[in-house]
Amino acid sequence: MLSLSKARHQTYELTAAQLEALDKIKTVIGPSGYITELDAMQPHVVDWRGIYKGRAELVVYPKTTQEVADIVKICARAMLPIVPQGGNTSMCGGSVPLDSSPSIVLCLSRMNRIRDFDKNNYTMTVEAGCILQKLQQIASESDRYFPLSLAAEGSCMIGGNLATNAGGTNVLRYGNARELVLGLEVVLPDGQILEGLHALRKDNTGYDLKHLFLGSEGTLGIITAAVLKLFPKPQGIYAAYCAVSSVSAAIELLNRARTESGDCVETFELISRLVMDLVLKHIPNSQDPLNQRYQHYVLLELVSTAEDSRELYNRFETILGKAMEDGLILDAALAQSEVQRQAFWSLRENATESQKIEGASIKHDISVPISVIPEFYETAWNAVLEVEPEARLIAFGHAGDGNLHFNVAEPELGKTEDFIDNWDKINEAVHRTVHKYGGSISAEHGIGQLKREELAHYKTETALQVMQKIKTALDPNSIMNPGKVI
Ligand code: FAD
Ligand code: 2HG
Ligand code: ZN
Repeated sequence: MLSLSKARHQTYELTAAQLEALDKIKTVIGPSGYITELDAMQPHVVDWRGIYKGRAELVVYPKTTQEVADIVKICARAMLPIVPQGGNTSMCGGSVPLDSSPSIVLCLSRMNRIRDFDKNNYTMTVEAGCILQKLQQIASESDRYFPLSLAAEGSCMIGGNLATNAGGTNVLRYGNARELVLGLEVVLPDGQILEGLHALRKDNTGYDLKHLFLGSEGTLGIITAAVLKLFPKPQGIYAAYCAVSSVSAAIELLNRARTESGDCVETFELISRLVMDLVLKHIPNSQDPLNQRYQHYVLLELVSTAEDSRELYNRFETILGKAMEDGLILDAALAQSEVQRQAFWSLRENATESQKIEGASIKHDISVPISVIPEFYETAWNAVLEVEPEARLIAFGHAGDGNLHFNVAEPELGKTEDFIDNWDKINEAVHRTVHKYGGSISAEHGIGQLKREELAHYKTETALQVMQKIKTALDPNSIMNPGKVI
């Protein structure tokens, strides 16, 4: 059972070698490169949701790959665990240390240089501590597009995005973080630097090692830099906020929008009424774009990279009109300005924040084949209601990728503790249904601490063995982010 607050403290002792290692790290990095005060370390040891509260001996902020390598070598010799950290926006407790054993947090925030920008090669080489939003801006200023986009983009860092193989709202068109990387530089658990900053779209020289580290959640090494793929900058982006008649209607709308737009769909986000209600309730200046209340909404966005993108706008109107005639869409608003488009996005992007303000919720970041979303939705929800008849469904997310955030909020008038007592049962109800439909219990957030035990139930024995062999081969003393993933 997972309690909402993990604030228990366990005692442990550091070995003499670990104590010596801490002193060596301080000498290597100098006084401005680390902190040890408990208050100052708080933001690094508590996760974004406030569920996991860990402890660290120190937080270190290296500025170069060589400094990272030097620190890792010291830790490796002393078997002192390291928790790599970016913006600490993990949704699964991956980025904070445990409270049951000693470790240091290695925060990449000071490694934030752009090492290279090659406009003609459509690439940029960036350090792990660059804030995602900054990278989007840099690309845009040079008439290029870096499509990775998520609500945490103002604080998450590219190293964290790659370490979690982040998804977000543009996966449908551009793929997830893994697909946006050409090369990677990694510090291995023994302190060696794996240099792989190739800016090549084709390179079949043996195993593609970068993919081991993408999505490994800091358990196999520390990503220090990456070569990212860029794309032509969209010239026209058109967004519609649509009330749909059902979840099946949403999926039919997705099919039609893809084929009838010439596959120009960039975003297809499903949003349930309760999500709208929570955002309108908790986020100042939010407004419902439609006049009536509906059960299900879709935020649909089409993009064109053509100079004259007006044609796509006209096609969009036709698609919406036809879908309305056929009863798929009940009402829709097509943004007439960038301000309006951003207002639509604000409803979607504040889903997580408003949920947090509302109270306890149990998150399920799941994926199933797109075609079975409607059936999954109904079956999973009925399974949850059997456990907690008063639970509230906060379903939203990247339906265009088969990825839903099928979150369950505590009953409006119930007791939080009673709800939390049912955490495992609610998880089981959703994940059992996910499994039945051939889905995944973690579509984009990763495993971290939150789903570590469950992973063992849903992954095959063979897959777990292969994962364990890789882990042992690279990190035999398990110093990289222990207690996470496997
Ligand atoms: P952190 O949280 O600091 O770390 C995440 C994991 O990566 C940890 O296991 C950590 O040890 C490891 N790590 C961090 N940096 C490195 C490195 N340089 N080398 C090796 N390992 C490293 N996620 C999505 O996929 N899609 C979404 O749409 C999305 N929306 C979000 C919205 C909100 C409001 C919030 C709070 C989170 C959201 N997330 C989403 C989850 C989270 O933002 C992403 O997982 C993000 O990619 C994490 O980046 P970070 O820099 O904060 O990494
Ligand atoms: C999003 O899509 C994030 O906004 C967060 O992945 C999802 O709050 C969540 O569960
Ligand atoms: Zn998401």
